[in-house]
Amino acid sequence: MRILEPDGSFAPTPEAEPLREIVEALDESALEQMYRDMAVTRAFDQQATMLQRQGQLALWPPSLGQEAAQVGSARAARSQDTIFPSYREHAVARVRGVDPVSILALMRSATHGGWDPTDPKNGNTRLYTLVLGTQVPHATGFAMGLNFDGRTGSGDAEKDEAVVVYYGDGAASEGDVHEAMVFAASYSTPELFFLQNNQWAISVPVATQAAGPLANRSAGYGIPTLRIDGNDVLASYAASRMYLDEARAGGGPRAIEAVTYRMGAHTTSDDPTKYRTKAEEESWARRDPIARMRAFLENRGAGSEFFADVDQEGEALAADVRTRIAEWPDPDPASMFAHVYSEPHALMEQQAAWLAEYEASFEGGAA
Ligand SMILES: Cc1ncc(C[n+]2csc(CCOP(=O)(O)OP(=O)(O)O)c2C)c(N)n1
Ligand SMILES: [Mg+2]
Repeated sequence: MRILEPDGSFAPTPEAEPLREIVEALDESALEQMYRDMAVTRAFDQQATMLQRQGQLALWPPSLGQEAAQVGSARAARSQDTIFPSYREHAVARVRGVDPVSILALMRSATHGGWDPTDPKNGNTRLYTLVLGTQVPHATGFAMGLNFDGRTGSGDAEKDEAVVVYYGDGAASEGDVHEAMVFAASYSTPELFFLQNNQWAISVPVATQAAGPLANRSAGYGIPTLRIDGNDVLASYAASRMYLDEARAGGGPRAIEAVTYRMGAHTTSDDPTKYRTKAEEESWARRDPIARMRAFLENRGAGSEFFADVDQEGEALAADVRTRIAEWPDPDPASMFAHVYSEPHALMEQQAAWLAEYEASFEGGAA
């Protein structure tokens, strides 16, 4: 399902026809906001990659190339919805209100979780998880809870809640994802499974993981599924909007396979030239999601002042996080024991005492 061609022309495929109304309801400012979200996140993401190279971060997983899949779905979610990201959803986190510097702090190993998911300013965004697939059963369990607690399915679109869970093509081979889908389908959860098929799980191509479209997997559990052009922000928005509204209204789980491409390295620890060709990278560069939306907006008359303003916002955000991450305080090492168990625990106390003694053995005490 596609709405925008790679050259930015508006040409909905037959599968997109039922979604026309959703797209046509978007005014100029909503369309421009989606471009802004994508371009500003890209500026942030590129800054983060450079910060890792400068030794300021331990690791960075770039979102480069996946901005349309992320922004469309994040803008489609309503404020009361809860988001379960993986570890590459920088555009999603930003759209939901998470301060991007918190993601840098996480990748600097200067915080355990990054942000407080219960703080309203973080838009019900749960924490990143680096253990593949683990967030998917968490999301389904949460969505089952919404059913049990009567927080969804009443028919009030402003109040009913839903869940969006993000995962990758590699994670789609994890048992967790399948188990979550079984429960979701059986318990009719208000949940959108949002798969970003970016073609690669580190160095393993998707063809090694699946003999057919990954969309067939969720469909096989009886979950209505759409396979969309993940580099088309309008396709991502419209499909997510429709499916989330259906899920919130009591229709049960829905799934989207967003076919996209990881234009950067898996993380800053990876060298993709070892396992994929220049030709492949170039063919996806021609389908860049940001260039596509820019061409669409230009055709509708967006002027150079708008694009200059977006560029400026991206540069300002990059400068801002660059300054703030350099000033980020090193955490107290003892804090690592604080949130392992919800209640005091003998093993944690023993380990904390050992660490305190070890730190004290250095001249001048702890660093
Ligand atoms: C349970 C588990 N197994 C293996 C890994 C190592 N690992 C980290 S990322 C990754 C590939 C994930 O690929 P995909 O799900 O497609 O997400 P992408 O990185 O492409 O966004 C692997 C194997 C892990 N983090 N967790
Ligand atoms: Mg992948």
